[in-house]
Amino acid sequence: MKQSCKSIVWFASICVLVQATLAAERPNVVVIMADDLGYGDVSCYGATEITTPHIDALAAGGLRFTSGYCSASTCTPTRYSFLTGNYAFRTKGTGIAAPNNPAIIQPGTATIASLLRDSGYATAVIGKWHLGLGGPDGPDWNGELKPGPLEIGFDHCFLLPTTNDRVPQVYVQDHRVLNLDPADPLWVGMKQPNPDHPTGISHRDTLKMNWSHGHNNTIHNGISRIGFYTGGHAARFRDEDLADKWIEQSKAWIAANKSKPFFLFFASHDCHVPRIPHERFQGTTKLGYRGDAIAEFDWCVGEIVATLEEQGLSENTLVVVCSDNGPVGDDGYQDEALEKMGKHRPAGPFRGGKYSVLEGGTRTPFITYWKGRIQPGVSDEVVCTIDLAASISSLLDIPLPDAACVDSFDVHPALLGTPNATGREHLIQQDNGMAGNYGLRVGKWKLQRHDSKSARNVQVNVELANTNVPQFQLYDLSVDPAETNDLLAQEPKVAAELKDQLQVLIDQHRSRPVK
Ligand code: NG6
Ligand code: CA
Repeated sequence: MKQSCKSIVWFASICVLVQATLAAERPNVVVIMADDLGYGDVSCYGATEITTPHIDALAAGGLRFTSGYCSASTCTPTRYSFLTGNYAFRTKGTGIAAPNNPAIIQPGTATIASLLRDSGYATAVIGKWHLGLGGPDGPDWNGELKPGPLEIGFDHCFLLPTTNDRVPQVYVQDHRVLNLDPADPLWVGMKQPNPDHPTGISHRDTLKMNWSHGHNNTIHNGISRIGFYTGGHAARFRDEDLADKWIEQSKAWIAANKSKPFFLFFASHDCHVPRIPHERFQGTTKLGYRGDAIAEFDWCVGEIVATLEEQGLSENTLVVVCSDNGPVGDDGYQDEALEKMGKHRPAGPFRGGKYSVLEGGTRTPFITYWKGRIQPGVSDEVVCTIDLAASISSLLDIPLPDAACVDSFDVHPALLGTPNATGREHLIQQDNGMAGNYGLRVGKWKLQRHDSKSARNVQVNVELANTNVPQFQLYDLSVDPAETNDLLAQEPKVAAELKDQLQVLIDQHRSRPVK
């Protein structure tokens, strides 16, 4: 008896020691999120018409997930969910953010960044934000831009404030527009400021990239955008230079912060529209601008990995590569994405893409890499960007209050490829905002629920446009990844269970059980 007590004490002390050692390790965390990058857009996920050597190398040395997801099939809700660990459909105002959108995540909300910062991490977001800035009246472009990332856990930010097809084309560094000349104030709005203000409609023949739908307001760098702006000329950037800027800023920030553990959210704009990669990438793929932007993203991944290597940080850094939603061809500009698609299948074996709750909308490239720690391989476990908050907190031994990150699951053993580790048992997929379209993935099953009548009739994807989609559909993804054979009638029991489960997960306002 005494002996077994001793063994328990001994075992417990070893556990504490191991935990302390693991926690003491405190790896850096770098999340590299692409924009609109589909499952089939990179060669390690099966693309044959484009090669992505840097992403492939990362996957070869790390873990490539075949069931890695983002939460939503548009940007803002995925980013919201990634940072807060909460499903975006639970909160109003989490759909695609407008140019003058106020900050969507309120100060005081726990985020992956605040959890890490409060435990001593240096934290930064560099790249696309698209989660709003400023108080209820929206951003004060000429003053202090707060609240923003710095009020929800980041101690540094260097941002493209919305998406680059929305105005304005300026960088935000911490609380201010960078290089803004007070004598030339920046004005941003949704109404044409005066009848002479050139737009994509009045000056269409001058554009270097024509629009196809929307995107016909203020012109900057030969490209017309969503929304209008005037002033701030000294602060404006060239689309072609965005990726270089993100890399320059990231390299400098990593070098300056390497003495303490850090968390970097590297939010690329590739391959969102307008797809204007740097001149050195233009024409380098046969897929046109969309492919060239993917090549630029691949280069960025290589630069980040090389920087970690040069700084001697590779063995102490967890790198995650993911996307914010599935792919889209024509998203508002005539950039020949569709014309040059050829045999390329941007969503891989899946149907749907951006804006859709079919697998193509949210099942996206998802790779974890940690030199010397993650055994290279392929994992079929279900993981999602929304899980990074709980998973990384758990990995670092940071306690997660019940009220924080209520839809984020600790799947860190699966993310690290621990033998027999399992991913999520269930995952809700959504489209934009609160439109009421969901996917529920449970094991091999996928339930689609389309509440929004308008969404039922529109671009689930090109081939389904203008067809009537039934409200519920059920698919067995293990044999039908493309969701073509609806089993709702054949499998009434499974369908009923999944319908109930989805409703319960929605109604209980959280999906991670209370401890
Ligand atoms: C849509 C835009 C699209 C893209 C999307 C947001 C039009 C016609 N379409 O409203 O181009 O900007 O919003 O994309 O304006 S996301 O990846 O940031 O969610
Ligand atoms: Ca996106």
